[in-house]
Amino acid sequence: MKTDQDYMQLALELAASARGNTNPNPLVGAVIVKDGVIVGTGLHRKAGEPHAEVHAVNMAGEHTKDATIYVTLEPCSHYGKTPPCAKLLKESGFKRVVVATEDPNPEVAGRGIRLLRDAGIEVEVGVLQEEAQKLNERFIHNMLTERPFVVAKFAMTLDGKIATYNGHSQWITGEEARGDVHELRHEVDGILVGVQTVLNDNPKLTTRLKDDRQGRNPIRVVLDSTLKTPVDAHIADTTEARTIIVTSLDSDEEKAQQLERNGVEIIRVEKEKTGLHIKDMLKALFKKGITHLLVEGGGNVNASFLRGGFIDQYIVYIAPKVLGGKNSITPFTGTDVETIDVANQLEFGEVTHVGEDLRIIAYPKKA
Ligand code: AOF
Ligand code: ZN
Repeated sequence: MKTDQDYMQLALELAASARGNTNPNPLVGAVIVKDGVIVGTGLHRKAGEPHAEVHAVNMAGEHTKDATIYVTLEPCSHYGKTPPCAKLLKESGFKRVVVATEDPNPEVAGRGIRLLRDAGIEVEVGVLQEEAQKLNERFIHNMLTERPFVVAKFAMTLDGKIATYNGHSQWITGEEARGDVHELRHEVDGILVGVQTVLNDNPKLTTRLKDDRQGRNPIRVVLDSTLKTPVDAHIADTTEARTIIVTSLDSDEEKAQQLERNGVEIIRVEKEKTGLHIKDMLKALFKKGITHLLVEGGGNVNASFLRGGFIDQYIVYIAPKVLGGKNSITPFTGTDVETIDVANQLEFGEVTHVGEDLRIIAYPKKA
């Protein structure tokens, strides 16, 4: 006999298979079971397309009557790009609705569950809740903060160096870990570097996936308070992907116009003591459609995100190499402190072998 958890697990796997394609929407899966038989499955594939429940209900046809539906996120109650799923479930004659977690979208936030209960349907909430919240950590963060979910990514040696004293860093990790980064770029919708990286490496920051799969190019974002980005830099060519340069209120207007003629978008934010105002920038990037931001900065950019508490997730690749040297470059600059107890406290999530390297995912420790 399969349990509620088994069916919800399947719904979560369906949902996860669209990873990278649904932004700004969440990943959602649905499974319909009637008399112990799976009669319908569905997932949300892309923003603007039908919700998971709609696909599952269509597949189940007349079998929805007195059936149970497992959904990884509370069915919606609002008229968005699509009509409310809670209403569809009510009209389809379900006897029971099992929900993994509530939808944090203020337009829904419990109303979908209420609508179903008011219709006399048995609703159970919280089956595999933790897994469902993990799956949609980006979406939940967006809804609660109206800012992108910020991922700080870097690759370092076992002794914590991201480059030699003179900046040489190609390559710290092996080929597989470098391929993994492109999968990550496919999942996010923004990728941020400091202008120093543009000047040193002239990167394209586009996505190249294995097996000729079509990679999605994130919007490229450059932190450049004095507009030093060369007009002929790869990143200033917007034919393949969008580019946003974030600069200060008073940087050169003429240079800004030259870049804009290439299709580069310019955002101006205030300066703080140590650089551009990160929170204002994140709000502005969210308005431009960036929900998931990968920060591939060097030590200074990383430090400015860390200082304000704006890193939501760390993805760190560790190579089995020891570089040594006290002038080798580390992932975070910033102010030296006296004692360990003032360190930023993190929690480890997943630890995975990627080729010869390790990938560690960590989160700021919740208070
Ligand atoms: C669901 N099932 O599969 C999804 C839901 O713009 P719309 O109409 O697609 O609505 C997007 C919102 O609907 C999204 O922010 C979230 O609250 C909910 N997404 N809900 O029941 C789904 N994708
Ligand atoms: Zn819906």
